[in-house]
Amino acid sequence: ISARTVSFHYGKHTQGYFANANKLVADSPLAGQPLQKVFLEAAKDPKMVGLFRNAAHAWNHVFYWNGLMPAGGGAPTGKLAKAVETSFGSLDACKKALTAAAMGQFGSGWAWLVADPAGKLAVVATGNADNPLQEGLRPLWVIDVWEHAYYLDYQNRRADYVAGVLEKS
Ligand code: MN3
Repeated sequence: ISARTVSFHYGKHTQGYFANANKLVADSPLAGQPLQKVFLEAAKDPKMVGLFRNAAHAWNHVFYWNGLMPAGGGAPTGKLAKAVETSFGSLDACKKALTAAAMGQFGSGWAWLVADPAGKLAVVATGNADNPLQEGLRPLWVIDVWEHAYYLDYQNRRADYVAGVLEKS
């Protein structure tokens, strides 16, 4: 992911979701609540769809950025390594599931590694701003597959972007 992509995706897109969410929440009954509560409550009310989209997207983007690091990569260790082994059989199978979810998402969305309430890991895809917390699943990691996440660097080659994120994060 190039500095140019980060400058737009972090500096413009992510910033914009926060600016819009802050503006919309100020005039809602959810003013002053934590971001996660704001989007989960707004998701239940069709009148708050604009607030939901921007607040969920602000949350999703911070989560995405926190899952990336320069010169990252390597296999997970400890509890996560064990959970991956138990839930998928191997790290490779987990990466294949994440790749399939990222590639299979038609249009804008996200591919998530999640834990269910029992601690079993799974991969889910969501469209637009949706977040697995809405289904009671705990996000552990995510790949943004909105085109703005990769188009400057990879154009139509989403597969190359997904492979890069999986190898370097
Ligand atoms: Mn994005």
